[in-house]
Amino acid sequence: MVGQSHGSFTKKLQCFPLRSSDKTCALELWDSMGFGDCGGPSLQQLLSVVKGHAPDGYQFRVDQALCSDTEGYIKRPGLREHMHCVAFVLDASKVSTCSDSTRVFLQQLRSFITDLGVHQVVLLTHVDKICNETQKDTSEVYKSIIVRQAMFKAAELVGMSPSSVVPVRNYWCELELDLSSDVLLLRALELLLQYTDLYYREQQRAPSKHEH
Ligand SMILES: Nc1nc2c(ncn2[C@@H]2O[C@H](COP(=O)(O)OP(=O)(O)OP(=O)(O)O)[C@@H](O)[C@H]2O)c(=O)[nH]1
Ligand SMILES: [Mg+2]
Repeated sequence: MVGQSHGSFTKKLQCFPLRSSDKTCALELWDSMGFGDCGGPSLQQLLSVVKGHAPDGYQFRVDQALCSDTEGYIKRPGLREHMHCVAFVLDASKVSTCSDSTRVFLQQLRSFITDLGVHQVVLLTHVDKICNETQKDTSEVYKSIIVRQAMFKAAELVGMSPSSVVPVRNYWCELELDLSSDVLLLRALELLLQYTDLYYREQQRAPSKHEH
């Protein structure tokens, strides 16, 4: 479900297993509550989610830590429950007006997630809103100077290299599938999978305890 609200519209942690017709594949996307100037989850809650302690459907509550008292709390998450890659989803039309407090929060979060050995990417959404050419034709996205500037700004905001930022255009008011938008979305998935593979390879070499 998508929506517009003061603060985050999404309040729950939700798992989206990918399927083709009736078959599921190994890939699962987990969506979390967003954060910014209008409140949102704490660093502690988000890190517990990354470590795999939160169950599917976990309801984020401000000022309530995610701890062993939380319903469905996963005490000893294994490699399967741990998040294998993290995507920061940033709105391209808002990256240049991001507040200092959100920037600090993002960079702290990134630093803690890095300490857990989990790689990250940035998905830069709403690129159609900042560039008319891209709005008319999504395949223009990598030729757009405005999108390029937003990608660099997003990278700087999170403290990552621009090569880890992928522009995406989500379906919003469109009724037909668009090949160029799908290419961007698949490119984003591909990058997530590459880092997921890397995480597994690194875990095989130097396994960390998945008990935190
Ligand atoms: N034009 C355009 N609209 C988008 C794009 N991505 C999302 N939207 C719209 O933006 C609004 C918010 O989208 P959500 O998916 O709810 O955003 P979110 O990041 O999950 O936000 P929260 O749940 O509130 O934290 C919805 O109306 C979407 O249809 C995009 O790439 N382009
Ligand atoms: Mg949401």
